[in-house]
Amino acid sequence: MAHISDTHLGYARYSKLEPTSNRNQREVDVAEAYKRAVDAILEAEVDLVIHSGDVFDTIRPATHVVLHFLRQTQRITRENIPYLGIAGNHETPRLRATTASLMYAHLVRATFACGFEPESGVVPVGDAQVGVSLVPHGAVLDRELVVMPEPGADLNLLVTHGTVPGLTVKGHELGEIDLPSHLISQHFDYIALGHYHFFHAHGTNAHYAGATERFGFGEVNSEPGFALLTFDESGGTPEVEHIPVRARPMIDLRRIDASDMDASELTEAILHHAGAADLDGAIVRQRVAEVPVGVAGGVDRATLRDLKRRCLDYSLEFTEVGASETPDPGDAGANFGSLQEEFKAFVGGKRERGDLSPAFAADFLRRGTEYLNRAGTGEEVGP
Ligand SMILES: [Mn+2]
Repeated sequence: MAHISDTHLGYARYSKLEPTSNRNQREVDVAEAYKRAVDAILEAEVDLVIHSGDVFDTIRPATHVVLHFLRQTQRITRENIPYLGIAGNHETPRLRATTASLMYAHLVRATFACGFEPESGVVPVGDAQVGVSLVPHGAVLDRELVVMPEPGADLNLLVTHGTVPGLTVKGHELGEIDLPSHLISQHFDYIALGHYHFFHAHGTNAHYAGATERFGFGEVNSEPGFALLTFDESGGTPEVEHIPVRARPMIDLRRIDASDMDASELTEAILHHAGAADLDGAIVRQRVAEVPVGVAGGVDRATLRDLKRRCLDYSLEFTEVGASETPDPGDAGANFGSLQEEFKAFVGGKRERGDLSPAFAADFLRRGTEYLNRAGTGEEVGP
């Protein structure tokens, strides 16, 4: 069985376009990652495919994004391989009256639960009867929710999307736990989890499959892919293997300490760090700390232009002397990217669409980031 998750189709970021389609390059990357995952799933000759949510990045993905999903998904279902899944938090409508775009999946014979209720049934898979309980993200809001395995099924699967209690990442427990503990303590042969973008085991019978691409620097150390499971005839815990899917390189360059540097020395250091890795086409971040006042503006423009041209995105993040650095979200921010990163993307998008003038956007970004940094350190932000 293949367990795939967090494909985030329709995700778009940065300004570069893919030259043939003129579509956002990251959107194309994410679409191709899903296609590559489908290639690998077909190659593995699985008997069942499960998607544990965040198929789409948004509640209303563009038509071409939906069509791509349907075309790729149909490559699986036309081989008569059952394909079932759920909606994640990204694609769950805020209003119960809105129909989720995932409902289109039924046109290509894939079954998705995308409302606010769990759905379960028994699916014949080869000679086996597999009980599948689909608990979409919209259904986990009900804290009293109880989902039972299908009696009489040879194998029982639970599919859900959210943060499990006790999910510990680098010694930190993730906040915002949204899956009630009794939900995942039921006796299921396997629990397919979505939401956390790293391939990650939880207990003996549950796994996060991880995402098929990286969606921010919080995920720079993740390996995109999906999970491949083998169930024994005699039952018991399945064997779980991670199948990597090729993604665009994302590089977080070693931080530069710029104290005592002037602008030309900083330019040299930036070039030196850039030379240490193959940046062509990559998403690159260079953080520079302790920048003396006035030095950032003096960094050689031509050097920066060249770096921006070579990389899909090259972002230079300065922290001035004495300022507190943007806290590194590390893996813990993996689900959403840091608030600062989200804010930067939000302001960048507004500026690109012309909603904000470049000067106002720059000021807005600087002030907003400052507030977020201060809020992150628990410092008083003022009224
Ligand atoms: Mn996700």
